[in-house]
Amino acid sequence: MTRNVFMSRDEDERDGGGKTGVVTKTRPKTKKPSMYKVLMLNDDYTPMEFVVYVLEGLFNKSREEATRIMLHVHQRGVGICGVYPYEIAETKVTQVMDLARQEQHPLQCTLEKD
Ligand code: TYC
Repeated sequence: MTRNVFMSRDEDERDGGGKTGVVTKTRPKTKKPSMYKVLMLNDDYTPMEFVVYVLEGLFNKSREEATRIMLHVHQRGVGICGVYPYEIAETKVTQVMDLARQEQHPLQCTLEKD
């Protein structure tokens, strides 16, 4: 405890003289990063199994979840692979596009602010 009008100097030194007792939380000035959706687009040529493979391998989806997302994109035209801070989202998009290009599939992937 900080020394107050009721404490002798001895008492103050015995308890360490510091500010014991009340703990207050300070709020450090930090900002949550803006999040970005990674979107997968449908096309007529990319094999369904390739899309599932990408969703499992790059977006850590189970086979079931990957299949669900792939079918959603196939039927609706676009779907969400995941939501990440900008740099991670951008990296995922690049990785999807690189893999698709290597396999010569026209698969497209993009990012959109959440
Ligand atoms: N429409 C593709 C097909 O019929 C499958 C597909 C699904 C392609 C999702 C791209 O993002 C995609 N083979």
